[in-house]
Amino acid sequence: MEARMAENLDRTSKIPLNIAVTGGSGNGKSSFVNAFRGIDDNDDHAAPTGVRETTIEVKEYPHPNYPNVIFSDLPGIGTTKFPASKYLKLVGFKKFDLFIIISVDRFTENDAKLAKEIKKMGKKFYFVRSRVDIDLQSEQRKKDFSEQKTLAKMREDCVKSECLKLIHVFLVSNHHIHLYDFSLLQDTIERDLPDHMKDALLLASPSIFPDIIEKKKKFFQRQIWGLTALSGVVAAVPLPGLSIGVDLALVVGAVTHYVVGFGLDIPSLRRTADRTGISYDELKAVLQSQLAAQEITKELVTKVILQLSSRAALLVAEEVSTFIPIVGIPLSMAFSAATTYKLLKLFLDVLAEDAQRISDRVLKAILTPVC
Ligand SMILES: Nc1nc2c(ncn2[C@@H]2O[C@H](COP(=O)(O)OP(=O)(O)OP(=O)(O)O)[C@@H](O)[C@H]2O)c(=O)[nH]1
Ligand SMILES: [Mg+2]
Repeated sequence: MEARMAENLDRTSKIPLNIAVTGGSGNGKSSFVNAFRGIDDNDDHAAPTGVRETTIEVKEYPHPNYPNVIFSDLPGIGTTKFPASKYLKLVGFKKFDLFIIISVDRFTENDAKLAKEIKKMGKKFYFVRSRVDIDLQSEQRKKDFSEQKTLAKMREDCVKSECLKLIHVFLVSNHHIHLYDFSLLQDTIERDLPDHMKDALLLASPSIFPDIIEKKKKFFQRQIWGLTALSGVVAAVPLPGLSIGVDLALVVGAVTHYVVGFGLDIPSLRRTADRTGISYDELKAVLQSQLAAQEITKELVTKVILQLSSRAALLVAEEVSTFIPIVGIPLSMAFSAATTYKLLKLFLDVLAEDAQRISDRVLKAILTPVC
């Protein structure tokens, strides 16, 4: 039973998702790989940026919390001098689920040929135009500057050639992913992926966007029913001061998933601190759940449950009647399942709120430039 529970929780973290990132030399491939994974360019696990790479090697960069999601930093097709079909063979295209093609100003004929080949192989590709922040900044000097018009022109200019006309381009700044089209890109890829891979991408996506936090919350919510149905037949542990037993092992496992999924574990928060320049202590100060930035142990969870017990017991009374006919098990077990269900919902809510607090703090810092 324990094994089935673990399997239920871990399944999504095991689904492999391989994302290839390609484009000309210096276009921001490595920066994109780091930005998506929420890793600072100076981190030990970062893809090295700002260094000219001429090797043909494909380098893999797993997501720090979900190593099943791997970003591969590919040499640009232009640097290899191979035709598109040969290039794809060389980089081992079969293992990739999708391709991100990055440019800084204009996509080339080579990019178009590559996209055509990728499509022929039945895979998806996405055109990303990076360094939007830099170009906007230089345009800002002009008297009649309009951000919207400049962005529209950028989008138009980078697909000038005939064969690229109908291609959607995502405008991105790898240094400020909350701006422009990064979130649209994430959402588009997620929608295009087969169902079992959608959740893998979602969990590995940065929790800086409120809509991603909400989608993650919904994903975890969908799992709660299945988890608590299992908990009905697992021996519940009676907690002192609480009349109803709680499946503690299950709660600890689930809460750990929530904390990691929302990027609220200690290493993730440290990475957010490094990327944003906000100190770790400042980030920690906005947390309220008592579960974030902590090691999730049975002791910690018990402590928090007991603090919440009056609230939880009240909530159980409303819910238990909906459980009995569905679960069809003895009343004591139904109570246990109902309590576990309520607790998981409660913990998920407070952790999603903490994730939102971190996102608010980060966005506030970014949007309030230091003079
Ligand atoms: N401002 C800004 N700078 C960027 C952006 N993307 C990349 N850069 C910078 O551009 C330079 C090159 O970026 P890399 O990520 O190393 O580019 P690359 O495509 O991996 O380069 P090679 O591996 O040499 O082909 C670095 O100094 C980055 O910091 C962006 O969106 N905005
Ligand atoms: Mg690079």
